[in-house]
Amino acid sequence: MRKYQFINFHIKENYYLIEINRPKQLNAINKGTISELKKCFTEIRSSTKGFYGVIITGVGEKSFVAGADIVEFNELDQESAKKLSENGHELFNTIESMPIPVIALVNGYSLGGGCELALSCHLRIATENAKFSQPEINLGTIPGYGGTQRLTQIIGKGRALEMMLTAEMVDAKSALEYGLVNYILDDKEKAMEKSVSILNTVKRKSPKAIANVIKSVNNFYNKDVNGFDQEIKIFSKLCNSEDFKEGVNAFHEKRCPSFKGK
Ligand code: DAK
Repeated sequence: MRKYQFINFHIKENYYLIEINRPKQLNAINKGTISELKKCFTEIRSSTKGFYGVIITGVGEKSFVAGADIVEFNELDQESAKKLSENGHELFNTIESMPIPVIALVNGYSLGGGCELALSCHLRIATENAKFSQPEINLGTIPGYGGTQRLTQIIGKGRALEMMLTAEMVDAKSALEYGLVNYILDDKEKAMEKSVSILNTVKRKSPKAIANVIKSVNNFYNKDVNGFDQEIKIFSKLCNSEDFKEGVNAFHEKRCPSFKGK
């Protein structure tokens, strides 16, 4: 385990596990947590060879992340709020564009900035006690870490507006109906098994193709590029890769492919 103050960073055999570790504050994310997560994801990004994903969760059973640390809001002025929001955006954009899948294991409360953190991940797996909310409106503000955009992308405008305007908590069952989570499992242990089993399936695929599926899907939401044009470019480029040749050969030879990520 690597040393951090607000997170636990575990390097497992084939994947990384990050735990937000502020249980006394229900894992609310303060500035320090954001800056440690940034460092951690930068480290992961530079070392993805042999690793097939990242699982991010909160310490304990009660809370994934109960939002941004409200205590820090006392000192905010326009300038520092802008900086805080930009820092959060940078982190969540980094997570969203990771070349390996990032799974949010949502155990309990996923509120405000916590819901936004989960939204920036590629998949969300919830425990039965998971609760999602964007309660910023109760504090007289709006989601400041990309929530107005990503929640709308993921669950659609009507439901996203309802969540942001009412600040009501959405339980795991409704979250599944909304498409906000991929699966609900009984408890954290089972949710961890499910997350690892998904990563074990991904592990057999081409690392090059994995990274490019994520990139290409993200292009759908990037207003500066045409996702269809980009797909043609990415698809043709991958045809030159060793992994593509290996995949096609393995099919003809009726064997499992052995991808090298080249
Ligand atoms: N920040 C700091 N401390 C928190 C916290 C939070 N978000 N959530 C809980 N805690 C602390 C509580 O103060 C309490 O501390 P002590 O009193 O024991 O010292 C401890 O965690 C346990 O909480 P409770 O005693 O309240 O536990 P309960 O089971 O009774 O209630 C709860 C659980 C999750 C329903 C309740 O704690 C709660 O309502 N928490 C606040 C949820 C919330 O409103 N979160 C903030 C969402 S808004 C922006 C950037 C970001 C954002 C906005 C703008 N800009 C840059 C402009 C993001 C905003 C948000 O995330």
